[in-house]
Amino acid sequence: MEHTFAIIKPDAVAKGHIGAILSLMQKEGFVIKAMCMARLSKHEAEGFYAEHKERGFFGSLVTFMTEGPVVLLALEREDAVAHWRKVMGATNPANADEGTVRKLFAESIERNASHGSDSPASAARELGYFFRSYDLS
Ligand code: FUP
Repeated sequence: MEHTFAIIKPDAVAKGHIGAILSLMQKEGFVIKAMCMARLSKHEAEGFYAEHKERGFFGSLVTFMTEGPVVLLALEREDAVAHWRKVMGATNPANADEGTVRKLFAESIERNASHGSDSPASAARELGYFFRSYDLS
């Protein structure tokens, strides 16, 4: 079993899509191991997206991620990292496959409804970042 980290982002929370996204996760066989709703501080969002800090969209991304509450999730499934990214769809909803979270719910490449770790190493870092004593076993 593999673990991944997911976020239901402020746009999707504000539009009332938490239930639909959780339902999709469970239909796809993910087990929810930890979950909490939170409003990220600027410091937390900057730290989470630190790898993008030199990118032109960084400031705008941090503003978006802190504009309202998010849902933070630890998910478990076989091949969890790759499978959650498949279920989310492409970063830009214009390129996302039918039926994916981003095709169904995202507004734009920035306001794109959900996050998923891009590798098992990122998942370990991100799970530890938000769920301090998360057990990956
Ligand atoms: P993803 O792994 O699909 O979340 O995408 P990236 O790691 O490439 O980007 C992280 C976040 O930065 C995206 F979810 C949205 C934001 N972003 C932009 O706002 N503009 C861009 O051109 C690229 C990414």
